[in-house]
Amino acid sequence: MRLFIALELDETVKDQLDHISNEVKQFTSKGRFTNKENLHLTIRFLGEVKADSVDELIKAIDCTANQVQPFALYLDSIGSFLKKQKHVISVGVSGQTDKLADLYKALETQLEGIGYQKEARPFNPHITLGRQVQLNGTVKDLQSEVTVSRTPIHVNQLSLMESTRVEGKLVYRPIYQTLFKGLKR
Ligand code: 2AM
Repeated sequence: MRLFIALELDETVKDQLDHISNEVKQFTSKGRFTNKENLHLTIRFLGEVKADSVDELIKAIDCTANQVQPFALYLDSIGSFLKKQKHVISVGVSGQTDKLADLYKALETQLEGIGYQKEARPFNPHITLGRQVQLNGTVKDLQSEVTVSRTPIHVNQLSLMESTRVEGKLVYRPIYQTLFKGLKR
């Protein structure tokens, strides 16, 4: 199973991101854009995992969520990095990013305990809108043309997500969701 751990986004946030994505498309000639229902913020990509490892992953996720209280992030600004001369376009977040970093660290500690090596790359939270994007202008043009309104993201749960294909279509589906400390489960 191809798995990752993520923050799922509510409909208001997905609507806003979909709106931004449609605006971004006006400044591109090509690209693979994320379907609205698949939009999420990845905390940790796990890759191919055996089905019998899911139980220990769930324990690690529960243990992490038990150490974290709800916090708020906001959609912030458009970001981009180049991958094989094409752009990956994303939206960054602001707000209680220190709490997000704490969540990431707590999760990494739990995952290390069950044999996952710590990630070499620093955590760079973002929501990917499009991959293999060809821009008509520069990233700066895009950033000045497309406004990201400061939409709140209420972060109160962690999800274990499976990346799968349903009738040929890429689908990210939660296989486990757990609320943070003090919230009714
Ligand atoms: P991204 O948005 O940073 O690209 C589901 O595939 C999620 O896992 C994606 O949102 C993607 O994050 C992340 N992901 C996929 N393949 C990855 C890889 N090889 N390394 C790190 N993250 C990956």
